[in-house]
Amino acid sequence: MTNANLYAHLRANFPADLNAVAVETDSGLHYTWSDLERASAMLANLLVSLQLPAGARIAVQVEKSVEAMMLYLATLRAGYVFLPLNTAYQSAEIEYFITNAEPAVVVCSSKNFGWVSKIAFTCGTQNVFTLNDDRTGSLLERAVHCLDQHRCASSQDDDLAAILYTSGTTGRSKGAMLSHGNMRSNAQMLKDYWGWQRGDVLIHALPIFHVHGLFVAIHGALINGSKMIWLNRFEPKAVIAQMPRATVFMGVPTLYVRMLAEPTLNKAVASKMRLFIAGSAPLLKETFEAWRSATGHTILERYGMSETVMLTSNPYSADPRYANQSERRAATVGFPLPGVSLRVCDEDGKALAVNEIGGIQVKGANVFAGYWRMPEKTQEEFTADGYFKTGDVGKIDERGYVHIVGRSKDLIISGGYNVYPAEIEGYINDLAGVAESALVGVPHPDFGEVGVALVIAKSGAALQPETIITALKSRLANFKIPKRCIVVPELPRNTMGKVQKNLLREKYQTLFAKS
Ligand code: MLC
Ligand code: AMP
Repeated sequence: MTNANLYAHLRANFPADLNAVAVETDSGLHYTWSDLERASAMLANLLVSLQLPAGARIAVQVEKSVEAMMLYLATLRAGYVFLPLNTAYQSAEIEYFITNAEPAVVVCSSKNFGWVSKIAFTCGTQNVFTLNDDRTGSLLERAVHCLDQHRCASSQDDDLAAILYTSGTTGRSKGAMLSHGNMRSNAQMLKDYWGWQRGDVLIHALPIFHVHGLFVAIHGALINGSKMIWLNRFEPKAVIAQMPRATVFMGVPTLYVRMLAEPTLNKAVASKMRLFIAGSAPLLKETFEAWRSATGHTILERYGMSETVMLTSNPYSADPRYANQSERRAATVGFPLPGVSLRVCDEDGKALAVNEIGGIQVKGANVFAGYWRMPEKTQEEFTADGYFKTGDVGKIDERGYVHIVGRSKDLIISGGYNVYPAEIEGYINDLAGVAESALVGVPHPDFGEVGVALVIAKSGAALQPETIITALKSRLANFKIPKRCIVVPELPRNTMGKVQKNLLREKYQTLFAKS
């Protein structure tokens, strides 16, 4: 039987010439395919030498670097479970993830070692390493003594490969458990659907702690044996400057908005590019059209989730299942990808007809097994016939294109990062002098959507918005901080006493409108 391990599959697609360049960084470093293979072997051997139990979690909160990607590959090939964490998370957030996931290994930046290791050791983690974006840290110091050959662990399709925490609509974050089979099948299918070809070069400018940068982008390049031009941070000018040497780019809408503001963006600079892909948040029609007129390229928008990897995509070329539709249409997320079954249902679970709006449900080899140690939550999110309820609200039009029109989950997507109002409101409500709060998402020209906090003071308390923001900054990741805080005397409520967030969203719609 062939090995279902994702790394084994990626490795099988490396080019024959292992001395060719696999990754080129913005600081001028070149890594060959052989470097990826050997360095990830050394890291895998280091993990194995720690004699970790089967299924051990390797939690990683480090700045983006090629070595961090190698640690991901090493975790896969050693058969352990990768748990990436946003670098913006603060101590309370990290404490929750470590307590919940009980990782056997934690890897953090040297600058955070003091507080991260304290949390990790208190939670029973035995191994804490450091890894920095300049190739320093105890992880590499230890790995350098390990053998540079490693026999890839033998995995089954259902074996756990990664846990991605997604914030909960109520309460705490849930860890979505993705298997080797989920990710391998999705990566293989996208390779074909997006027409990856020989000679493709990917500009990688996304963070590598989420599905988009870690899975869709990295798997896409590796499974096609394609070189990556690796930027540790997104800088619009730097991405544009690399376009003449590349063919594929993936970004959240904010990245496209920021590049459109650059005078160096034009048709000539983008003429060698084959494909621009957008996702993780709604791409405005305005951005789609502005990109087409600035570069001559039509962005391909797709839709996915931590729980499912990629679900739908606008066509790269004609999709034979839909009367040869080859048009990439603005404000749609395209067709269900091959192997993904997608339906739109009403609240009773009845499948709806064309153009009727309801909850999007999905099924397929890409859909996760469930939430880490939350069997009840998992059961709630799946239907009796095995469909996962995405929490997104949408419709399928008469041509088969899926449209996302809203969300049943109370979620704000800001610059491609998810912010769950319930979490932020909990922190605000705990502050002295606060009686109650509501966080709503409003349109924003750069981040697409941002959070605005409406706060009611306790009787007699004098609340300052700046004090609330400062207090939140010490507790929460920066992207979760409301972009505006307004102290209000009351919140609109329905007859059941529930805050009417739709009215608040309407009221503050134009708070960040471009003047
Ligand atoms: C940064 N800030 C944000 C923010 N990013 N605020 C709201 N939303 C965000 N996304 C804060 C900073 O802390 C700072 O606050 C201020 O905003 C300005 O920061 P900046 O310097 O402009 O931000 P920058 O570092 O340039 O980051 C912006 C960004 C980044 C767009 C490059 O957010 C980013 O990389 N987003 C991509 C997210 C992503 O990969 N998502 C994929 C999820 S996977 P202050 O107060 O300090 O000034 C998924 C599934 C799927 O959804 O389908 O793909
Ligand atoms: P995450 O939990 O970070 O993986 O975010 C997944 C969510 O991002 C989805 O449930 C959608 O709400 C949203 N999303 C992803 N891609 C798109 C898209 N192209 N358009 C609109 N929303 C999207």
